[in-house]
Amino acid sequence: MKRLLFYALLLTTTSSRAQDLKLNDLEYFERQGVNVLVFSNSFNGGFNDEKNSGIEIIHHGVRTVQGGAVRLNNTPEQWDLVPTMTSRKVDKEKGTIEVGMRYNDYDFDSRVVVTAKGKAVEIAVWLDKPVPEKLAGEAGFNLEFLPSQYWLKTYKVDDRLGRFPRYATSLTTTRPNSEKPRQFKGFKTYDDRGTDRFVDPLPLETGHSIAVATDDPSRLIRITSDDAELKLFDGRMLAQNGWFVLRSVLPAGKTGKVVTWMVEPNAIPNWIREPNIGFSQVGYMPDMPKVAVIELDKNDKPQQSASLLRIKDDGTTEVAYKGAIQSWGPYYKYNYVKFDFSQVKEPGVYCIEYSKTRTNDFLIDEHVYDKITDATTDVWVPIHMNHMYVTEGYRTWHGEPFREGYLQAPESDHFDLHRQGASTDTKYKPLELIPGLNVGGYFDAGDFDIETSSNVSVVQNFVRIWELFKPQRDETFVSEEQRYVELHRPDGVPDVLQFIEHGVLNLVAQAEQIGHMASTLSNSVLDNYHHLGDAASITDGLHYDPSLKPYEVSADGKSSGTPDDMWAFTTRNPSLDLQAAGMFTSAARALRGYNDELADRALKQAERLRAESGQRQNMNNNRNNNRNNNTNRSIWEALDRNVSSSMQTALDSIPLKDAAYKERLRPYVQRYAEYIERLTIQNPYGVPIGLGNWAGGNAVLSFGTTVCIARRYFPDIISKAAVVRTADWLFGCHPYHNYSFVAVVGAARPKQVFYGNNRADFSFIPGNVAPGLLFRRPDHFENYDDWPFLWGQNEGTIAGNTQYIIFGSAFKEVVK
Ligand SMILES: [Ca+2]
Ligand SMILES: [Ca+2]
Ligand SMILES: [Ca+2]
Repeated sequence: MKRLLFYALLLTTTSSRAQDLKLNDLEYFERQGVNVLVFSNSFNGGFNDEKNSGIEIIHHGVRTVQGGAVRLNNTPEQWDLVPTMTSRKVDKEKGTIEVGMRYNDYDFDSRVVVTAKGKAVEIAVWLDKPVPEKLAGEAGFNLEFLPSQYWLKTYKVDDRLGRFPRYATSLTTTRPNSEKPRQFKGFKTYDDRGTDRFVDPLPLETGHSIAVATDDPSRLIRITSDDAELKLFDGRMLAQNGWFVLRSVLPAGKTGKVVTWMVEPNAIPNWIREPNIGFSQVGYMPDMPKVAVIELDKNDKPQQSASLLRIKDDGTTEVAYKGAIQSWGPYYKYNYVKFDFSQVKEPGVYCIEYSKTRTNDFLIDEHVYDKITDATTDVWVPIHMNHMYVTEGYRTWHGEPFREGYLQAPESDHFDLHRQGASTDTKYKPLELIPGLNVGGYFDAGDFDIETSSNVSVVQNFVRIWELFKPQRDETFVSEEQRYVELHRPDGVPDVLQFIEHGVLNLVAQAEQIGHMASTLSNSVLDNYHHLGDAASITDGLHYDPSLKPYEVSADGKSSGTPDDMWAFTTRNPSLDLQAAGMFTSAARALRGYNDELADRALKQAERLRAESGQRQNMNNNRNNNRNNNTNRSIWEALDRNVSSSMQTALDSIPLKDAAYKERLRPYVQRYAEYIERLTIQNPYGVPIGLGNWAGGNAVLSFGTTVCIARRYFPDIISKAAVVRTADWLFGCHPYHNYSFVAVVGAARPKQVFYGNNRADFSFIPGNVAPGLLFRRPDHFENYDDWPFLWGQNEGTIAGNTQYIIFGSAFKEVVK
């Protein structure tokens, strides 16, 4: 008996030990269903707190916790200071990761040591010197929880029960600005309305132990601390993109191990992630290749076969095809198999069944791709027209923004990666009104500035669309005179011409008024840069008059003392001027016969900018002879150097050149086809997958466009299979989930949330294209569809979305 009991005990301890957290070869703590990452991703200076860094937990496949670090605020915002990682030591023997953190602004160093202890990790904060006096009571160890995965779930703090609120409604206090830790570069995220006080959230709960999501085993985490108080905050009180924050303030005057937490994420026994069956939500044309890519947990055993089910007109289903599963192999953390059902060609409604997973339905039909660009051209683009009132049916998307115009930016740094140098390079004095700039142009992305180079790309993209496809579609009423746009109201003019005109109006005004291209027309204060709401309410529409008191309005009602006017950043950039000159020339070509006066103005500026930039380049060349040789390099040399990056330019010249040119290009297209095939070995999806801090949507779109145009000219070299890969990827055949990345496009399951300017409503602007899969080191791809606020995965840009219109148009044409 005794012996038996002993063996039984031994068995349970070994099997429970087998489920302990282990530090793996990729340098994170792992057990089935739980990954604890310790600064695999560090905070980066570009946009400060991107909610992507520090200690992170990937819990049953979803990154629900991040931001674990010493922070200076109860609920840090994007522009609050982040620590620089000064060291990261991984000790596999001891099972620890130790990270050094530093705040240069305060000469403040700390260390965090994370150690696996059974099913938990111990997180300990160490100080070699006490917290600086300025930060006493402010510096603390924070850990952040994704609101959309925790709201409405229960928590227990010591013995008290609570529920994570769906919306931010907890208590706050105000404190003197002098007590607020400095924000990034001294900017302020808030307008204190003259009170000189900032808002500080108060905790929802305080105690020594907390269990979060006690009602959901997949999200349950237990955290205890004997030496520190745990406080739970709601970061959404200050910023809609805030997370729930658990925090322990570091004690003043102490050194050594100052805060210790035990963190135990629950793991569902033998958890295996449900297969992610990637396929095109838009559907498939009968004669095109149809390949689903199925993403499997590494502990999942691949099936032998999968089925395509046909949904009949009476609502019942039948097996239309059963086929073998082909193994592709591992790619980062998952294993991939493919299911090819190309031989099913009969039009109908279908779904895929693999193991116990059945997808939503999709169409096989000749016309599935017909409408893929309509939401982007008819809805997304017109909504992003700046300096216009934009309406749709009963709804106003925004009023006319920035009526007071733009001021000359003084020498300054900027929060959106711009700078204004010491010289304005213009005839205007700092903060003087530059007349005539509040016309035309497009909002950049999820924000409302006019990024000049993006706007140049927009015009170039529309000119390309016009010249390649001549779309006559007219679903938008545009009156520049009335500054009025109405969606779904034809006005007799092809929309693309009006889109070109609208872009050129702003860019030509820049060239005429400033003398050259501005780098950006953007917000002057951070507290209106993060604006979420009607673009017309970002500024007060009144000219800024510094002789008035802040918030005071002049007797004539035309100016105010509120320094909210937008600025024009005017440091001259010769290469931007040259880029604009090229754009003006091609825009004039497209506008000729529609708006001759604007075409003439554009041409005039093109010639002037080119001449002036030539003079500058000659001056530069004298200083540095090598500098501009690149621009003269022939297309053949460029193709020899890198066939994939130069192919698009080479193809674009075909209509302008003779047959010999096309024949000389042929072997390069063959090499390009080999590059396309190599991609299918590099990853299971066969498209170029980006690993940067902004997911690689633009690279995929540009790849897809090049492939389509290459097939247009060389159908014997570029295969149909290569052509459909980008569309499949965009519309649902990709890692993480199988939703279409294009808002409202993808019959049954487009993504639901995007980082558009309506993101605070957890919504989308139809036709937006998400950048897609954000890579988190060392092995995780992610695209949240319940949390819109990470721009790297969910923002659409004006340049990217117009690029999508090119891709979609080229794709529709080539598959016909
Ligand atoms: Ca911007
Ligand atoms: Ca129109
Ligand atoms: Ca104003």
